[in-house]
Amino acid sequence: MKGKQMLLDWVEEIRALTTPDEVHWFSGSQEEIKSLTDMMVEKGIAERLNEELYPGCTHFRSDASDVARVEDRTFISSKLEEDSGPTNNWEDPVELKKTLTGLFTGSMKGRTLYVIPFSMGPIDSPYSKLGVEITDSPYVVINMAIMTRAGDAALARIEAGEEFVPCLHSVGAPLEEGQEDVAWPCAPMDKKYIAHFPEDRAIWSFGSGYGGNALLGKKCFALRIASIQARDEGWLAEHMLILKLTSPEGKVYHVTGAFPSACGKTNLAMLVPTIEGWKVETVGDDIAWMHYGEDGRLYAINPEAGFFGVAPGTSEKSNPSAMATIQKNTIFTNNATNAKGELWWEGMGVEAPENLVDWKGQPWDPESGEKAAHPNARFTTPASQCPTIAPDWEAPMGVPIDAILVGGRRATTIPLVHESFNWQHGVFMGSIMGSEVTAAVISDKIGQVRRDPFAMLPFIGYHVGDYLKNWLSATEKSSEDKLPRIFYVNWFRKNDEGKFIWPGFGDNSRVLKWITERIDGTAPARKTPIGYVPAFEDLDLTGLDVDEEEIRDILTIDRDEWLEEARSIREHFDGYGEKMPRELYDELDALEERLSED
Ligand code: O2Y
Ligand code: MN
Repeated sequence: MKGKQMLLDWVEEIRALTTPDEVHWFSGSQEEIKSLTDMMVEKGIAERLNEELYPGCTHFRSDASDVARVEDRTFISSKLEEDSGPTNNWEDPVELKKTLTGLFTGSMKGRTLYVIPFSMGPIDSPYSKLGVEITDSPYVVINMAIMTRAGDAALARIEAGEEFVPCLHSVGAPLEEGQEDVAWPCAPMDKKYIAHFPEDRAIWSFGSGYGGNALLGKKCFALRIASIQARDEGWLAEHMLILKLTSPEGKVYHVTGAFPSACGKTNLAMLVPTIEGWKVETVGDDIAWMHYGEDGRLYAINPEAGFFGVAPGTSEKSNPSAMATIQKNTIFTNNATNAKGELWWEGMGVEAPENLVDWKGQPWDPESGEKAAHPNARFTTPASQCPTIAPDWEAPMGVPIDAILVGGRRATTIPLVHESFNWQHGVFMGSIMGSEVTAAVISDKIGQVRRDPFAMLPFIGYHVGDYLKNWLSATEKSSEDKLPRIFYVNWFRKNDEGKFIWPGFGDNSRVLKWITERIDGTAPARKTPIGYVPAFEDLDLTGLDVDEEEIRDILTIDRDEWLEEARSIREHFDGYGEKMPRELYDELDALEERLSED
């Protein structure tokens, strides 16, 4: 859709379909955010936190059935099923629109329809894209105000004739005359739909008010729809952090990183280096849009304006920058609070305050064994408040990328770090990455590797084989010497006692240092069958108390383990069918050959 008239027509069409009591255009002003928040506090939907401890912060509790992204209810509804590929749920778009039109009919009765114009990316960036979310959730409005550039500035660009992605959202809980509302309205699971229509560049989300299901600028637009736009327009929309690294000599490097969930991505984006003189600054913690510059280099922008981070496990030790960021103007969801307006979650690194009410709204007994906060409890916080935010995080043309990290959570086999031989081999690394299934996911596959190409498995808006082809095509758009170097990292190797060998967190800066030295051509590395690996002596481990033998171990390639890995990779590739690029099979064949050589 494009321009003012189309926007007005679409809003009117949705108003007539969903029959809200009122229509409210969100301007983005602070007064408006405050008045929406006050309204929710008055209605008992939200609680204000202690103003001295957490100025301008609120807390929400969701319905117990609406706590995370729902992948089973997420659809890529392309005209042809083969275009959505083996990694997505597909439904015929005509049928799905019919079903959803039925569900949206009258779905906003008794509620207000909010129109949120927004920009993904800095408002003055040529790489930004516009969207308009229609929602009946005021919680979504105030979250979108943090996570995107929402309001009049985005509207002005649309009114000037620019394209926008229509993002339709309803919590799916109309109110009958006189019916009392609940704090967190939503629809039952079988009525939830997170639907993407690639050919229309449109998103229709029904029945959930939570996170990625409802804040449609994030996963739905900036990854699923944007990945399709990126394929068609020749760029990359990726599930990656972006960080800026400065050496003691003042040399600057920019790094993006793709990691599946539970690998410490936000922590890495805000890392505090343990090595003297190095500095890490944050450009983004979740999504990177990367374009080829005129000089052939890849430039990344962070399309988001905030962080929607997992609260449990975030502490002064794991992420002091995130802790500083969330002290004000932050929305918390599904944590534990008390009548004093204190806030707590598991892994906060401080003792739990007294008389907590858990995320379900029940008095919490610390002895009960129950979690006070939901494991997917969140904070929504402005990126501008982050003490490590890079001064150029909103640079309209983005930042030039020197290295791309891929990685997962693997207890064995994958070394601490290895560098690809070239771009194609790097894309192969991205295509095979993944994590071992842990008890955190309900599955009968605990211990098995769940492969997650470039951490994009739930977010590729089209066929995974075509997605990998878009990565491979970088060498046609640029050249090996200009493209970022690709490194596979694994912070999660364990010893025989099941303990992590690498200390992680701030000490990951030691690996980043080796990576910058590889970029500069100053660090040696051993050529192994899987890529370039540092020797123990090549890493700066000054002041680190580690077992030398164990570190040597996580820098060693075990051929038998890797032959088994190669077998599992082939199974993974075969599962993606005929569209899997030949070049990646070539890489796999070459890997097996190198592993079999003396
Ligand atoms: O549960 C949700 O809806 C959020 S999922 C999420 C949030 C922030 C960053 N990344 C993710 C993810 O699933 O990758
Ligand atoms: Mn993510």
